[in-house]
Amino acid sequence: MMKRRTLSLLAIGLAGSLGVPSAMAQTKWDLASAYPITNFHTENLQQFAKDVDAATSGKLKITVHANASLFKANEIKRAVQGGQAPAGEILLPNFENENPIFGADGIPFLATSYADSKRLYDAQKPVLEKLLNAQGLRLLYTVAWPPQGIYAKKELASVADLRGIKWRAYSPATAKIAELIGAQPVTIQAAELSQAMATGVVESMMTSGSTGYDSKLYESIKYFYDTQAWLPKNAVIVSKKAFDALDKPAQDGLLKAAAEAEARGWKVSAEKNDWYKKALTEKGMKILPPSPKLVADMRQVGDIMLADWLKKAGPDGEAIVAAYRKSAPAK
Ligand code: PCA
Repeated sequence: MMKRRTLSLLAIGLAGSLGVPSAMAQTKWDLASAYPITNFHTENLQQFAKDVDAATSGKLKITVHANASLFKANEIKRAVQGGQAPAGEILLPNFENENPIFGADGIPFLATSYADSKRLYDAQKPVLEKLLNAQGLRLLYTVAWPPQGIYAKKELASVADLRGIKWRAYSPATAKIAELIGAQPVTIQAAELSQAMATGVVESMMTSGSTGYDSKLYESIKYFYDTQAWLPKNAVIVSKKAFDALDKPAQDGLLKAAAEAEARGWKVSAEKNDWYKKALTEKGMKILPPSPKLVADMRQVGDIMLADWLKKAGPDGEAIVAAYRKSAPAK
């Protein structure tokens, strides 16, 4: 009897030291997200959850809670840090006041195409990962929103036409734009945007064709100026504690599905950008290129914001912009 127990203990010890995985019980994660269920980010998250299920043989089940049903957009990061939710999807530039590094992809005209935004991400990623790690978080993947343009009720010749207008902001940077152009900012996250439009507290804003379509902006706004000013990113994060509690095969399955979700998400974002603009046109909106004057005005806003950001972000910020510029393909 005694002997057998010793043997089995020895076997367990051996299995452990040889790295033989112990059978992991099923783990369930709630993932908090802030955008509508039909949004392409959310659809990508659902596919990610399915892929994780398959890659972990059903050991890790992720339930996606869309449309800010679990936590409001700005609360998701803290909820994951505090352990109220194991995982979540956040809009990085929303957290620029916490650390400027989160706002690198919210600066107007720094990166305006998908290719440039991907290069900016490559430059930002090591710093971003380090920052999240220090907060007890782990980055799983990011996906860019389609390029940001200006929604307006009347035609715009220059930014002077936006002076005094009620401007919806979703981030510190979009509120800063309002300040620089003399508009009145009101911060409203996507989940509350339709309602805000219905009550008339918003006349203009910058966002993507995607959010314009989701929030039915065409019901009260006629013009979309396709400035392609920047492509902010959503990031899917998990608490390190939740990640570390998974066994190695489950961690590997999760990371593999995350890498696939990132590649798929960036591709779908670009494809849907065209689809959204077509859909908005069909709903009666005019999608217009901005006039040279409007572009020049907005670029000036971008220059001020980049200079401010570089001052705030210090050496890390400078390194990101330098690495980004250095990676530009030769013209
Ligand atoms: N849609 C989100 C963030 C950026 C975007 O395109 C929003 O407007 O809240």
